[in-house]
Amino acid sequence: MKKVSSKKYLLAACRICGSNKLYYFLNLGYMPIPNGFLSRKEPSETESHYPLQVCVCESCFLMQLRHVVPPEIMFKNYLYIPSTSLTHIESFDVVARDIIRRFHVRKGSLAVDIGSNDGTLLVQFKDLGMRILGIDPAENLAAEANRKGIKTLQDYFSTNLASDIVKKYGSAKLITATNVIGHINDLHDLCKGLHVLLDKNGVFMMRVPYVIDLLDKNEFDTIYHEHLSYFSFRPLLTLFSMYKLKVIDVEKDEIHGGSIRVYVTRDDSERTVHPRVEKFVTEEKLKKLHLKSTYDEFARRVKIIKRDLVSFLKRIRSQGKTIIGYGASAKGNVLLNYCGISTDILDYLVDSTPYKQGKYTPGTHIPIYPELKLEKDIPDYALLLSWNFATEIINKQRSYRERGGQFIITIPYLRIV
Ligand code: JHZ
Repeated sequence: MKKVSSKKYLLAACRICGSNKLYYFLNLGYMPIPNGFLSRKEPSETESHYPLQVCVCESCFLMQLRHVVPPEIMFKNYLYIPSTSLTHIESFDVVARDIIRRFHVRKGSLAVDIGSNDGTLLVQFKDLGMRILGIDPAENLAAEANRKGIKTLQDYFSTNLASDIVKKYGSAKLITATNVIGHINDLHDLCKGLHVLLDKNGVFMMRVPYVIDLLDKNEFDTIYHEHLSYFSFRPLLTLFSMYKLKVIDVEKDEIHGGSIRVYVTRDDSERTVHPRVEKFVTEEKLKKLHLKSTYDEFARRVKIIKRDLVSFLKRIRSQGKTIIGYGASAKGNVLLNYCGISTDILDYLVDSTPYKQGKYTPGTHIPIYPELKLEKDIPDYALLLSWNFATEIINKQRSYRERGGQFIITIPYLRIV
């Protein structure tokens, strides 16, 4: 493996409050980027591996990666699309309707989606009568969205881009960002850009995985190079308050193992703060995010999951059982690389994303096939690498289970279904 020096991309200070008191508590080792699927089995020596280590700021308690891999390495050509999951599409539909109803957004208003991917969320806004604009740095996805008629700028969101958008399209009544704020290194420029782009009473909605779910449910495989920050609510309040942005609401969302939706407007907006905000802060204070032992305990559980999973898989494999992996997700690649699981244990992976089929997993070099192969082969076990869609996948694969197939689920703990 080509190891990139751990000094190269080292984080100097907390990306929200700037403190350099960062408590380092988990080392997941050297790994390739999680969506770095290979078109052919590359020799390991040429595949770059980056350190994957986690720390928490002792001042504002933002959990974050210790290294920042440059975005152009990760996002130029991106193979992840949310539209392959029904759960995702339904959730985008709910989110879009809910925001428009809750904030009385009028038809014809501009809705901008940051990290718009192939335009799956914007389609919902379009159907609800909004003027839409997507922003995404991935060449392949921006092109795909534009082909489908979802106007998308192939770029990273920034203050400069926000000014250009205002000049060309006017200010935004709605800005959304689902699963992308954790990917952004310069959160300060993000906030400045939001202030520029938001209409006076406009609303910014971000949805991110919630760090308390991550810690409580052992979701360590959602830690990877793309995700620079792991948010609780309070560091976000600190961040937005630095930029004349007002947090007006917050709520939990079940997607991706537990997320939060945070709603923000400009300081000068007439919109008022919902009492949920205060309640959320009070509840969060009880969660011991300020204690080092919370993170040490989590790191200890991660090691146990690895030990138990590897020994279980080796045991059933030695009994001659066939095992495959289900879902070539980014988190799946973290689990496989961290646990050292390759073709000696898994025959192949199946995944519904056409872009991923025919490719190999980064680092572990396992071939990826369409889901149909599982139905044809009926392997004894399928290791569920997209546990966040367990209900959807298990329901879809009823006949596999009826014919004797079983799912292995690892998060939050090892179990067979
Ligand atoms: P899924 C992505 O992570 C990347 P990943 C990103 N960085 C992020 O923040 C998170 O999402 C939230 C497949 N599948 O969504 C499709 C089936 O094969 O858990 C996907 O490849 N059959 C933006 O990659 C994968 O599983 C199915 O029936 O960890 C799921 O990937 C379903 C439902 C999914 O995200």
